[in-house]
Amino acid sequence: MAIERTLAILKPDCVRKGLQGEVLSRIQKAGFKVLGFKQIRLTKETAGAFYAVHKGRPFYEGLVEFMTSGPCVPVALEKENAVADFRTLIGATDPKEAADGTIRKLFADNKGENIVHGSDSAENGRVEVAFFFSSAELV
Ligand code: 3AN
Repeated sequence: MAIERTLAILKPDCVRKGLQGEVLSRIQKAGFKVLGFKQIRLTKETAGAFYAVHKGRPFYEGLVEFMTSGPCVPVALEKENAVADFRTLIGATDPKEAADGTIRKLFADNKGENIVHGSDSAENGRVEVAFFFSSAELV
């Protein structure tokens, strides 16, 4: 299997709940190499650009509002089969549908506020990591 990069974002609800360390620890224990992470506060422009593919969908405005509501932590990750393995680790978008033991099942409140983002393809993994990190920040 190929080595891939994937972008996690510990979302504002994760930071508000003080779960950054807990979630990062689970990610590391699952075998992901952390290439970079930083705490930032997204602007409407940056959040809107990151979620541009969802523009026009009914949840888009709320999603941008939520993602700008407090600090979040983008994390650049690398591993064999990183994209699929990370999505398995975090569980379904809706925590009610997420498998037992997944990060969203354990910690998320609802579909909108679901603790963590994960890239959905190897191509998007590369694009999303580059959205938040320069090559000098990936070490
Ligand atoms: P995932 O993060 O599981 O890949 P996407 O890419 O379909 O899910 O959606 C991006 C983000 O948009 C989700 N993480 C979630 O916060 C939000 N979202 C998606 N679908 C809904 C929905 N039906 N209602 C509210 N928020 C949603």
